[in-house]
Amino acid sequence: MQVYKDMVRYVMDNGVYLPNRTGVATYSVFSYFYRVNLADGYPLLTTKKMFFNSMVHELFWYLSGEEHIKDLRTKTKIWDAWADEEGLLETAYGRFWRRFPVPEKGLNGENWGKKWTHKDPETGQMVFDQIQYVIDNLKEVKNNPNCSAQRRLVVSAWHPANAAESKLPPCHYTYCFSVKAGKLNCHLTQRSGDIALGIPFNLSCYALLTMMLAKETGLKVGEFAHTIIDAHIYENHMEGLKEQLEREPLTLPKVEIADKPFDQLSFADIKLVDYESHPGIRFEVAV
Ligand code: DHF
Ligand code: TMP
Repeated sequence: MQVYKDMVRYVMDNGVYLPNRTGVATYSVFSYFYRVNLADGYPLLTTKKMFFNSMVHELFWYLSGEEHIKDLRTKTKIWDAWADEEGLLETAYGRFWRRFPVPEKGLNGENWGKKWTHKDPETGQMVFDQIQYVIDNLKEVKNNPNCSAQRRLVVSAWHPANAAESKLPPCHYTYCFSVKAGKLNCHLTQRSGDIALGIPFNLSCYALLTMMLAKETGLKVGEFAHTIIDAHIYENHMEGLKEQLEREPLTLPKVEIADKPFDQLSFADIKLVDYESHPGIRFEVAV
């Protein structure tokens, strides 16, 4: 993918040397934006071998709404370093996507009217399912562009009080869908992005989510657009990224999604087709 190489090159050329909490300094730029057309193929990096399965497990973990990694860690280790021994990870994205905590009553004391708010049977807390909100409203918007949700298809993982205390507050913290000419577009805003490790996962993960939602709602796939506010390269990742700049991107693979309702999809229903890549590159993750 040329857009990825362009981003790597841009951060290498313009990045400011920035020490940070991890002890491994970065080269960092303020606010980088790129976009890919999902109709051009599935945006999985080909300039190194990607761990597609780990990413798919990660997406289904988000969609499960779980705030622990007890099941996820039996399938991939990518989140292990940030959970406690019990597997609890308090800033788990899915918890906010599917069960965003809201006050018992509306902000002005009235009852919540909409169907996406319910009492969580486990905690007794009032929660909001942002994914169901998006699915239901995408179906509305598709049939009626005048529907009020048209420009309000937002999912937020940012809970200020949780973020202020969490070990790792959400990096990709809000995304927004937009329907144009029968196509589903997604824009992701990320406060902090590790260009070598996290970003390739984030890109392919949200691209897959967008494809799954397009299928569910009968829309075509449009673009994925991504704003990364602190876009950085850890200094020990420089060599591996320079190596990737030397490599010629290969034809993008495709993804096939089984014909099932969105909520019944699972790992086995996602097939990666025709993926060819250059060899893998090991990058150390800064904890
Ligand atoms: N911290 C930092 N410093 N960078 C990150 O990218 C990051 N990502 C997090 C949590 N904290 C983070 C969650 N996402 C890997 C990929 C994504 C990810 C965490 C880790 C990772 O280690 N990827 C390796 C191995 C993948 C595998 O074994 O399945 C890779 O080569 O892609
Ligand atoms: P920070 O909380 O100090 O910003 O550190 C988080 C690091 O993890 C930062 O390098 C960005 C990276 N990251 C991603 O790039 N993508 C992700 O999905 C996650 C969870 C983290």
